[in-house]
Amino acid sequence: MPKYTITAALPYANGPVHIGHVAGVYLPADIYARYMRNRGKDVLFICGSDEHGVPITIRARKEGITPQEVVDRFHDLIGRSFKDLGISFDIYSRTSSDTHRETAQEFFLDLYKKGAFQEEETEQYFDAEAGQFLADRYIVGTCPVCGNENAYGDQCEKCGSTLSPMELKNPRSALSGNAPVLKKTKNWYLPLDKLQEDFLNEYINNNTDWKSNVLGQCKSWLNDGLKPRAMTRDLDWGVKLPELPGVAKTDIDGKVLYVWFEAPIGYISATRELRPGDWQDWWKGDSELIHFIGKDNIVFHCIIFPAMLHLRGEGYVVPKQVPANEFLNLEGDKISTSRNWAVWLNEYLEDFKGKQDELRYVLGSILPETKDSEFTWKDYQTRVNSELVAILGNFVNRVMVLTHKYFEGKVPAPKTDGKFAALKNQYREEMNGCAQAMRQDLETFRFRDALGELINIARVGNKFLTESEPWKLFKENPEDTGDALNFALEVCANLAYATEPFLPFTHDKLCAQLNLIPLLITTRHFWRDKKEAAPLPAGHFLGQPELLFSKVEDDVIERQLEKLKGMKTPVTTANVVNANATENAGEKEVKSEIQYEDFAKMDIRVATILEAEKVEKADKLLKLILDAGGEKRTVVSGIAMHFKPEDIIGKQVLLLANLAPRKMRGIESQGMILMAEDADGKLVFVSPSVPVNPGSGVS
Ligand code: B3M
Ligand code: ZN
Repeated sequence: MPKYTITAALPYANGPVHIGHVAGVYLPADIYARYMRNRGKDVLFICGSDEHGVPITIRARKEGITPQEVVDRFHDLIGRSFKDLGISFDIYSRTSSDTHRETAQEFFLDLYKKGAFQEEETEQYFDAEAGQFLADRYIVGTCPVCGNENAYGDQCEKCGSTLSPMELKNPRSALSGNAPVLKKTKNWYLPLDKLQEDFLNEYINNNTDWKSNVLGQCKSWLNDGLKPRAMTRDLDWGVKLPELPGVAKTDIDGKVLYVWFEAPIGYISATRELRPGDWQDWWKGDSELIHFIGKDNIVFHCIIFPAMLHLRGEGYVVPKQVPANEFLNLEGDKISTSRNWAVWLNEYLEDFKGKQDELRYVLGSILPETKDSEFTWKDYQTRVNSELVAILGNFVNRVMVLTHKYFEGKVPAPKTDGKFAALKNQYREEMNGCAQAMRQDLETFRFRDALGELINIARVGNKFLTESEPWKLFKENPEDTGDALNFALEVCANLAYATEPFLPFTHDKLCAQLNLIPLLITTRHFWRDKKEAAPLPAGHFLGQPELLFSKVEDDVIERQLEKLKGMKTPVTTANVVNANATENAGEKEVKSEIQYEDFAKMDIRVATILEAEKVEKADKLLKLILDAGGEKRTVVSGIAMHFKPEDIIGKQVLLLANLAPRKMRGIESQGMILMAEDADGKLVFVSPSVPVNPGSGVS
């Protein structure tokens, strides 16, 4: 029987995890792992903290503590939160463990001995004062694309461009502030260009059953042509380079394995830790490797790690499936750790004790499976109240209460040819159809749809109750009431089994209420045999009815929204204009000199406001429709506190037309209106002095 090694991306232990991580990776991975276990498959569900990488050293420096102290703190916090949410890892390990160091070093050494690496001497930025080479993140400079002066050596957070340190203008070291110097160093590269020809093209092309968002990204990497990538780095926090035969010690000292080389090996180390005796069976031979990750990790799991495993050989399997998700947004804005715009899992669990399944349900319903999706507190409230409470919880409760009322909590006997025979058949078929669809969805990683089918089963139950009205018959025909409730209880039992992967806490409660413990094998029966679960035996004693869910009141939601508002405000067009100003309120901004080319990149045009309206539930935002010269643009602008919609229609304004579009409150804003703001915060439009044709350029 094949083994299934299911992994979930190792979270960086430099901060808590948020709902975006949960929806992107951990919830779908957990649903899948539970589903596979229920089907009787041999599963290991592996995760742990990724404790290396530069962000951790940056955090440590900021807080004046050691990197180890940072990761100890977050490893515990993250591990606890996952457990509390019911994420059923078989192990939650960590990459600072000895087992991991040994496993990763051995892996590297083995590839080295196989001649897999190219040794290269390059010039890297070095901070002479700090006496160390600078990781990309430790180099700050001006973005060549947008002119942001605080772009990092690997990325500009303002315009999102991927950069390399050499592209930055006026580079400076984040350690000392000095301009870094170039210094020679030796590193070991994975020749991905060659591996593309030898292995990766074919590997990716053969994975025709991968999700299209994943395949699309892989193919685009391959189309661009892969380049060799360094697998060692001049850093001191990480897995130290092992001694390499024929390499001078001075060339090894001060170097660690690239975090993206060793972190995926963390999955192997964790397996080894958990199953010292037979860990190899989970990685070699008849084993399927399935990685749950977010979209920013695709290249590492679909290209680099498979290449490493391929080079290693020795029977190691390569990933069979990588069902990566897109991103989850929060209340109209991207989730951002650095801007503190997030719902942190540990805080949710604190604020909503005992409501793990509510979060699992809401996130499960909006998983960003094929495109980015959005979490809002209002939607959380609606989904809990109108789906969990009103449909699932309510159905089960009605059936439980009725059975206690009429049959003293004992499962009544069914009738073979009673008046409900046809109705029961019809609804049993519907229910089994939902269950069948649910299994199909789970097989193909469509967890949102699968969860939808769970609620559909409860809907079937509600419809049956409404049509059969068993409470009306009891006086004249108690057997008919019993017959109807017997079927309703069968639906409840199916719900108990079906909830296990999605809502494990609810599953436990349902098992207790229906007293399924003595009959428990049926949970596996439901999943394993792809058949409906057997009805509950007549005469079986039920437990006590208890509400599964309770209504989320408005004040709870308001409190969460307040809490979010108290965190850093999301970027709106108005504060983009003044992004730096709001950072250092009261200070006058001094911007550095730019070149004409920097200015010329901006497409600034005159536009006429055609329509303006308030954005629902966003005090500060107006939605504007602009005539931008032969095309209409929608722009969301944070000016609602300053202007009434009706007062600005017909006004001519300046539009930055080539600003990357972004979604605010679900509306795509296609540009930004330029505003002038005085010291008191008064905003005015910048307009041409006399009317001109919309679309006229500004230069
Ligand atoms: N530590 C998580 C991230 O990119 C990263 C995953 C490693 S999986 C081997 O958010
Ligand atoms: Zn930039």
